[in-house]
Amino acid sequence: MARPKIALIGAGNIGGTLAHLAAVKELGDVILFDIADGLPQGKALDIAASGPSEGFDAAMSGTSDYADIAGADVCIVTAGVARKPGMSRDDLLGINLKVMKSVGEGIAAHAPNAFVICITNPLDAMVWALREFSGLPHHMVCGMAGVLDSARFRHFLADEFGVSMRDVTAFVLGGHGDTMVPLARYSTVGGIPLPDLIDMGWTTQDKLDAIIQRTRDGGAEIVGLLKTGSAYYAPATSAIEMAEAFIKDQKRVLPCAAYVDGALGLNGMYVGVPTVIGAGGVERVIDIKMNKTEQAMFDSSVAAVKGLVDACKGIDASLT
Ligand code: A3D
Repeated sequence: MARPKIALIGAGNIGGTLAHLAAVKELGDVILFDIADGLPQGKALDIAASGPSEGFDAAMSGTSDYADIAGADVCIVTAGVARKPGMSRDDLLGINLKVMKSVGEGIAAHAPNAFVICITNPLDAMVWALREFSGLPHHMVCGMAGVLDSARFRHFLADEFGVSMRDVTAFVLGGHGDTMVPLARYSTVGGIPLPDLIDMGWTTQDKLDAIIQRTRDGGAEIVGLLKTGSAYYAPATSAIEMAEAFIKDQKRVLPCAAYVDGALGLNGMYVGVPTVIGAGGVERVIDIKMNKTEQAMFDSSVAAVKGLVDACKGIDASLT
């Protein structure tokens, strides 16, 4: 059986990290695409040369021609610009919308059967635009944000409790932005929900609130430290987790920016929700029940995403 083909659209910080991880995990053959002259070819050659030491079998190549992504099983999109200090994700909207148009058309022409994972910010609006420009089925186009936001939450919680990150589960829903919704009730340590851990004296509400705020600001904290760009190791790892779930038909339960039509009281929009990812792409959106406070936070996050999508429609008349 031929190896799966993984096309990485954008060969910058996240694109290069994705390529390295995909190779080390032997998920398939990798093609890096970028408009920057020589960048995808240079990174491909560098990563290929790590193969003998690492011992992986995966072909690695770089291109600036969409024809070379032909037949890709998975496309992970990071093309566009990243945040610099002082910028919000939303500041990237206009420039990255144009990029989504060219990427969507390239994927539609050459890899129409691919499972597409968008990472470009502002995430929820860009995944919506990418789906519109590509015309691919909604369940085959999704966005990576929830896995990363949940991973940050899990990391901070594990630190607070002094336990292994493996035993901490967490759910972060809603749009990928300041309005993201970390759900304490659905987040656990060894199956024990966070509110119970407060009752048990493991932590306090104040400390939990501070962790939730740090999770919301997790991306900005890293932008402030790096000064030249945004996070890339954990974003790449998170998207690889989603790609692996598709390639290996793992039926993983992962939060991602998925098209929701009917569940959670939404009709026809992309936003961060719990999903099941397997060989069919986003196979199911999990219709969780929220209490009043959670619902109010989710509603304001949904409203923020809708505002960004409307802004996209205002910029590009072909989007309706
Ligand atoms: P960066 O290292 O700048 O890489 C972006 C690459 O896109 C560059 O190599 C560009 O040459 C390339 N590019 C620009 N325009 C095009 C085009 N039209 N076609 C193909 N390639 C193009 O950025 P990065 O890898 O650090 O981040 C990529 C994106 O991910 C940014 O928009 C970030 O804001 C976003 N991001 C999202 C998250 C989420 O959790 C959703 C996290 C971190 C970064």
